[in-house]
Amino acid sequence: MGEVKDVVVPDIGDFDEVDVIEVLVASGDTVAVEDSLITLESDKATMDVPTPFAGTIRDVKVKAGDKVGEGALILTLEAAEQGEGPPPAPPPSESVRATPPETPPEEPAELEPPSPEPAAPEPGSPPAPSSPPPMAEPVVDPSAFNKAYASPAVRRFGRELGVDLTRVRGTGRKSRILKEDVQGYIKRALSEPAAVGAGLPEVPQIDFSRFGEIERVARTRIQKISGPRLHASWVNLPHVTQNDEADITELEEFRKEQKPAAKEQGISLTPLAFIMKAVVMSLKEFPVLNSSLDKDDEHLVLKRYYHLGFAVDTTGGLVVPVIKDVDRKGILEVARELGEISGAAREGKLKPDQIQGASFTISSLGSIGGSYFTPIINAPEVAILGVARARMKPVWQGSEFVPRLILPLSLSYDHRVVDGAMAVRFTTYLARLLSDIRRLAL
Ligand code: CAO
Repeated sequence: MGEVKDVVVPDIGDFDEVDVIEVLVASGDTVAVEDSLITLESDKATMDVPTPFAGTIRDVKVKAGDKVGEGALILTLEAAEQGEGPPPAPPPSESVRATPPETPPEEPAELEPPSPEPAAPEPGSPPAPSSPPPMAEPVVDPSAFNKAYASPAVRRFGRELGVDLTRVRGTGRKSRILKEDVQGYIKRALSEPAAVGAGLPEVPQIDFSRFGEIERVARTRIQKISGPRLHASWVNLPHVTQNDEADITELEEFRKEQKPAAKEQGISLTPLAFIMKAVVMSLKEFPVLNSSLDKDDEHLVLKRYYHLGFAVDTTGGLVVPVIKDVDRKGILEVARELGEISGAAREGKLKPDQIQGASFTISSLGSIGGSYFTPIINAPEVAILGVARARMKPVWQGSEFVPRLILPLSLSYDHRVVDGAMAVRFTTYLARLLSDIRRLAL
């Protein structure tokens, strides 16, 4: 008869006491070294405690629901005789694991296959030790508490199916991952169409309620539509953003002079109307920026029309209506349409033809603030101009610094179509037009 040994709770890291949530063995079971005996649960994770000795379980001293700390007696075990090796596995029909009372069996108990006979040593090789050195302490990794919060059986189930459990949302008590959660995750993954970006590494799904109070708010219809479009552009188009700045001191003086007269006609004359006119002149100079890649990938479709999309911030989300034929309209006319169309966008009253046909888009955050940013191209367009708030800055003019009103410009472009030199030529040209109001009037 082998020596009777005590198996105790090992070092469990920072925890004084943790719950026993499963007892995986019963008296009379035979176990091999490293077989799991019980499962402990900390605040949000589980950890198995393996046996340091092979042998036959004598007396289990804990039950599910108990609280235990380091050193608590888990069970006594009659150790296998030295040299006896790990006990042979019982036939598959014979379960060696006690089913925890409140958990229905999720799958047949899994048994370690008996160790194969050690191969005869090669002549000349050092003699193998007669038996493995006895382990003084159970080997357990307290960091295992950080792993996915699921029972060992569910973890094994996930492992067999290749599911990364950290991505599965648990619906069990304290967000514990159940077998049904893993099945649901797989079903969803299989039923999802091969979306743009399929194959990209996924963002982990996190149960934020673990960290504090949360509120789930429904996304608006516009956000649900624009989100995938922005994502499609971001993952399909190689974006580069060219930042630049334009001195709009004189333009702003002129605009302020004209503003009251425009107001009398019911027009709000903002810098954006001037910027739109300058953009169209720049697009005429650099027609590639007013194009789209043909679907055969071998041609560029140059557009001989100048319809400018502009991003409007509405309570429902971002919409991009279009002002058609900006090249054929005067600044006041563009300003009037800007006001009318952005008003309609905010009231949700845009007509279908007001949101179609843009050849280039502008995203102006100038009325809000900010400086440089990376606007996402309104694909299949090949570039977008981001405009931020103009600010007074000291500018060196040969012999002294003078205060000038500087407008930050950020041009994002599809690098498959536009190269860096063309992009910076475009922004330089645009900045020159905005700096010299006479050119704009031409
Ligand atoms: N620098 C300094 N001031 C600016 C400016 C700039 N670049 N652009 C606008 N302003 C000023 C205007 O002159 C106006 O002030 P005054 O009445 O004193 O002249 C004030 O800001 C308000 O302008 P506005 O918002 O009424 O008009 P707009 O033509 O500048 O912009 C619109 C119209 C629809 C583009 C804007 O209202 C809007 O929705 N912007 C947000 C766009 C957005 O969300 N883009 C991000 C997309 S990516 O998520």
